[in-house]
Amino acid sequence: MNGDVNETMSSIQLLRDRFCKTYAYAGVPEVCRAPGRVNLIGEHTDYNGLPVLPMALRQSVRIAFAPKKNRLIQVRNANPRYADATFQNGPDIPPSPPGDWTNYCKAAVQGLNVHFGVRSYPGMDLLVDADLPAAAGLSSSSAMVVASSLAYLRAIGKTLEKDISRLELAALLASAEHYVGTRGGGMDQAVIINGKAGYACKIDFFPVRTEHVPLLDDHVIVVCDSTVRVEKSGDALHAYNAGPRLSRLATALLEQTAKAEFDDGVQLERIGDLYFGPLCLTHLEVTELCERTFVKPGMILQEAATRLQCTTESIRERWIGDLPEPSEGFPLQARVRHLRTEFRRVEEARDALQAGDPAAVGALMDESHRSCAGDYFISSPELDVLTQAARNAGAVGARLTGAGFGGATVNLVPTTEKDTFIERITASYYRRYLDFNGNVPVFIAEAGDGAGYLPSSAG
Ligand code: NG1
Repeated sequence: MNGDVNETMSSIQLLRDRFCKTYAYAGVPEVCRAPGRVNLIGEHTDYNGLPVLPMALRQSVRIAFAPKKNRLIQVRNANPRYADATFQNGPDIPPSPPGDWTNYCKAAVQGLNVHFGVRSYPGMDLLVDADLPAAAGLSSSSAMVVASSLAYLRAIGKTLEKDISRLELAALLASAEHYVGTRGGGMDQAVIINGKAGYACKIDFFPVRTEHVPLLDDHVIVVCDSTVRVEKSGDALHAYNAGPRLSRLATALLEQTAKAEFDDGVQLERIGDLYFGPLCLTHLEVTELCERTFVKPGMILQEAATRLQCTTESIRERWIGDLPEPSEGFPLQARVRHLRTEFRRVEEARDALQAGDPAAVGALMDESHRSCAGDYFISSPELDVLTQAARNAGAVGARLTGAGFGGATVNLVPTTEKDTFIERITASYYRRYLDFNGNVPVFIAEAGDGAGYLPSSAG
């Protein structure tokens, strides 16, 4: 059991009661939870094999569940916005249309079926509840995948930490989530499963490794939702997938330079392999290699094809699919600059947290936002205004968090200033800039524990 100790027992009991009513269930259903996450620094580095520094939140997705003997999986949500669904478990579960929330449950079931070679395809009843806003950059979707996986582990008679370690489950679910169509890295699943109350979590990939890093005593992490919705399973899918696709092309071009300069046998799967692969290059060596590979800001498709001695069609087929080509070429120089500088910032932020140096952490967050916006093109006018308003309101650092294009920002604020900060950001961003009159979607993020099952005696 690794549930957040502050999970309110009464809300869990309510969920259990509701489950019994919904499914006419006479026993005591189990409940599992998977927290959301907020990323402090390290954006779009994960799928490039470079580290990230997120923390798990106290807010979570919770699922009351009971396994069944037949193959039907019924999914209901306490929030009426999400339609009830039933699907048949089996060797190849067809996805629902993109954007359908049940795909996150299907992704987990299918991933575990493959991993454990399940042939019985058991069913289960699920009732989902969450105090985590959806599509706000807090990873509610991966929380749904992880919570579904915990429920399904019970259905197939497997035990977390005995039959599968937390790190293994994180890696498995990172690729299982590709089922929904996004080619994400493994940050979300890793921190959701391995988070620890009071700590951020530095995560390295391929293979997944985690290191808990203490948060600052005298500063709080404030999350501000820009209110711009990013449904990554829907419209934002292509915008997000441009990241992994262009990274694959950049990797092929870097591999070619590395072959010419170091060793003809060098093979790179991702940009992180430059540092951690057989070459083990230093930051300076990688910077120089990148500068020699990407001499101009834009890379025209034809030029990439000439360099790689292949056709533009095969570049599309192998790496970038149908991404539209900008007239000035793909901005690989800037994108790779973001990745290598963001890698350094993650390591420096970890060191600054360990040293208890808020000014250094804040400066790195500000730099990260500039790099996300100017070099990786994942900001938006609202996120730029919101982060600047946050700095003016007293944040020592402010940046977008998560995939970008909308969603939330993360801000480091001295604890003594948190109320003033919230008042100021309410006035400047929500009331004045957005003309928004409702309750402002701002909260103080506390680092919670990773996913787990809740005690059956709750309530
Ligand atoms: P969110 O913000 O949860 O959509 C996505 C990816 C992460 C990572 C970040 C950007 C998924 C499930 N998550 O997160 O792996 O690449 O963007 O840093 O695709």
